[in-house]
Amino acid sequence: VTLIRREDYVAPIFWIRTVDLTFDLDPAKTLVTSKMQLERNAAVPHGPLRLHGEELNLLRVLINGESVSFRQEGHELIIDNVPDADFVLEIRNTCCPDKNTALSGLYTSGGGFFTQCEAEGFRRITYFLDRPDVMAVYTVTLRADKSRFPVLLSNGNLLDTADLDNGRHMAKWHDPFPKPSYLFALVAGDLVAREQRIRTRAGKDHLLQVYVRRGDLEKTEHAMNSLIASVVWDEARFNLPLDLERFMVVGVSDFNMGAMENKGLNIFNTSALLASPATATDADFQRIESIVAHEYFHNWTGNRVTCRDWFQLSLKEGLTVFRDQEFSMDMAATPSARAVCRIQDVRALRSMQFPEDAGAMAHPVRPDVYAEINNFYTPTVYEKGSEVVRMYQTLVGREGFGKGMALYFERHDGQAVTCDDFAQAIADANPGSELSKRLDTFKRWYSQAGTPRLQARGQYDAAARTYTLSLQQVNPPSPGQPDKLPQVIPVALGLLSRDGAALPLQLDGEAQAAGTDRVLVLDSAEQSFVFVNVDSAPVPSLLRGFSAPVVLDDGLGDEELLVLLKHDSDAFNRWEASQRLALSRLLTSVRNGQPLRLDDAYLDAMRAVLRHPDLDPAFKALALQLPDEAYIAEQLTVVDPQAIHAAVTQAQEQLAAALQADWAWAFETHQVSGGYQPDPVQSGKRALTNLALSMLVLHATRSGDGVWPGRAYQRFKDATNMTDRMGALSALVQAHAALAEPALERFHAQFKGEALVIDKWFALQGRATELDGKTFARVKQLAKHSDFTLKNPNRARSLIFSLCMFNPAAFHRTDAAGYVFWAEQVLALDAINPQVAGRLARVMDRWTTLATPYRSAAREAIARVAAKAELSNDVREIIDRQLA
Ligand code: B3K
Ligand code: ZN
Repeated sequence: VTLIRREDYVAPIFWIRTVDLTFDLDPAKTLVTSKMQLERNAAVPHGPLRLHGEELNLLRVLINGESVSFRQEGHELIIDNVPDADFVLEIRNTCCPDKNTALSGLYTSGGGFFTQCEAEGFRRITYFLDRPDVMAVYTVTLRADKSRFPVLLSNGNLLDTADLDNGRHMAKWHDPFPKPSYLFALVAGDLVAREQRIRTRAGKDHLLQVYVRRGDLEKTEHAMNSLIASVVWDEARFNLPLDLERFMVVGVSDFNMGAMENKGLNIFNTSALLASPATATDADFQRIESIVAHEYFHNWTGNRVTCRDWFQLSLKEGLTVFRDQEFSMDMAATPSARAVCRIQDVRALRSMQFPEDAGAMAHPVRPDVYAEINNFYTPTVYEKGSEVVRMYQTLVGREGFGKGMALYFERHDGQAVTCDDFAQAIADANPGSELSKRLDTFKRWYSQAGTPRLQARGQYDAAARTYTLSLQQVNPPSPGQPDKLPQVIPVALGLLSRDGAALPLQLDGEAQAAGTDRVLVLDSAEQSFVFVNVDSAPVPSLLRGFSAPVVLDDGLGDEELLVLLKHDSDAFNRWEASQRLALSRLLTSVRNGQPLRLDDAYLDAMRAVLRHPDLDPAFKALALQLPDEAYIAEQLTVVDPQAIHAAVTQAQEQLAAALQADWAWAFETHQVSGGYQPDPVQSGKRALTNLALSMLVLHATRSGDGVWPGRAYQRFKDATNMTDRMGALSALVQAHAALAEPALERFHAQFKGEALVIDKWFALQGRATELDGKTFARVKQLAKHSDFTLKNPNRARSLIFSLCMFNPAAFHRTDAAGYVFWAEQVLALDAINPQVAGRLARVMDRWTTLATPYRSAAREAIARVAAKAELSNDVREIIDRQLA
């Protein structure tokens, strides 16, 4: 495979200023005519015109109306003799949407046409300078059969529609904003729209539309509400208005990821768009709100200011994730609901991004090299990228960050820029800030892969009444980066007395205390901070709100963690204390190979959380949930997935048994009354009742008692919303209760026509806890189910990814059958859809840390995939890195 390197970036030899596209849409063979105005880039040396094109049939090439000679080399169309002056290039080609199972470029789904161009799908539609620094103004004419494709959409504003001969019709669209080709989109099909007119603060009128298939209209209300809230929020928080008269969102069932921010025409996976109380869970509602917001926010962070090259991907993705996370927190409104958002984000970061950063695919937030850019839409670029943006905000303050954003748009609106440009704007808007003082050091967050380890130790001097906090950072090596330099780590902290009071924070040399909550900045390998006027030995609460994406070793023992769990004013660290208490017990058991016995101190603390009169139910549910198996694995140098699973199972059973009366109390007292609302208050109660129910059913099943399984089955049948129905079903399935079988059958029959719900049905079984190999056997069986297909990414993910990625105990088998299954599925998927296959391949990223016999079996399976001659670039790159 050819590697593309960041250091090799050169500006394009030609600019494309305008492009006039005409599509004669036909599922089997679509004709594309492209008329472009080109000019030479005076800033770079002369050279031939090289256009990208893949899977196309070239019909003709004209320059200024005359045919020219050209060559085709690999995926390039090369024209050697082009005029020096501006010229018009006209290209005609065909492509085959029906055969496009990769779902990149122009494809068909459910009888309609859809596009996905990011990152390099546009070249599968027509020949082009398919790179983000070439920005053009698009005019698009769509022609198609009117009865089959009554709706014809593209970016921007609708200029014209007309009926044509032979039952065909046309629509002409114009997007006034220059954009890179990856933001191009078209949709044609038999769709209906929910519409909403809004007037923004700026006094402008806009039309918002959500297009879906006929039966799905009633499932679009939540998406529309989320879109309206996003428009309002971006204007209020960042002064960023909607810049188009019409903003369209379209749902499609075959889609490689969540959604896509095409200018004025966002295209969504139906799983990230459609929701009704009967078919979607609280988590789905929350996910939809955040993805709708994310794509909308891209209109400024991504579209108005885009990336110069794909190495800068985090410029738009990290920033936009940060924006959608801030939005979700603001929507959550109460401090406690905000903390719940933050906890969920950090949980995801630590169980997805930390392993990535420690494994075969570890890469910096701004990668240096790739073979296939689609492999780099990763938790590192997205979620770690967002943490980097959050650290800017922490260092310059919320207001300072707002100023930085304003300067960024003032400088770069309409441009394709780099992460350096962003960093510079934030720093320049905040002269003298903690950021500006050390911008170059801070930017190591973009260039160094790996998760920094932060060690903190405190020393109290009773006579001097001082508390010395020594911080030390270690930046572990990662592939290609053996040595690293210290990074800038903002450490938000507080100090608590043993009885839980917040202590004033006065550093040596300061005239007075600066509150009870502040940020220290570590920017070297080691640094000490001396607090004065400290009355008693404090308990440090460090890295509040998870102020940096690092692994913290604060050396705190149970006693101190219990103080934090009880009293910390920072809800995140309160939750973190609950996790640390569980983690240390789980790790001790796994490391010693001894059965786990939860002690009373831990169980009492958990009971106190559960029974606490003031804590939010959503928070309780998170604190009482054990760390997930992937996160536990990250703490170990040698990973035995079965040992981890055994410890977690024991902990769960003991937590279920010891707190049985408390779980029953929690279940009875947190029932939601009134109509379904996906808001934090209701969903918090449902999260807690569902957790309680799962504990009650687990304990009952283990002790042979039928009452709670019976109640769960009843609740499953009578539920009036999907959250409660899934909660009860999941409780039965996870406990391997006898009633799980009839419940699963009933569920399938009830939701036969609802693809997104059938996905849940598959996913639940793919994620079911392993018991004597039953879960694995069932997944293999389900892979042959008539409802199963690898062609639909949602369906493939629901079963195959659920097993391989989210069910370690069912996947990592001593007989290697899980790995064999993985290899088969990667190869089968690769022939259909390389992007999705590449994602599945990632499952083996951490194989080198596996214990015997898993390690050698994993290697064998990877080698089996590697041996296949015809692998996509996507899978090849990942396998190569795993074997490097
Ligand atoms: N920008 C798209 C992701 C495109 C992925 C291409 N493999 C969605 C998003 O991040 O909003
Ligand atoms: Zn994005």
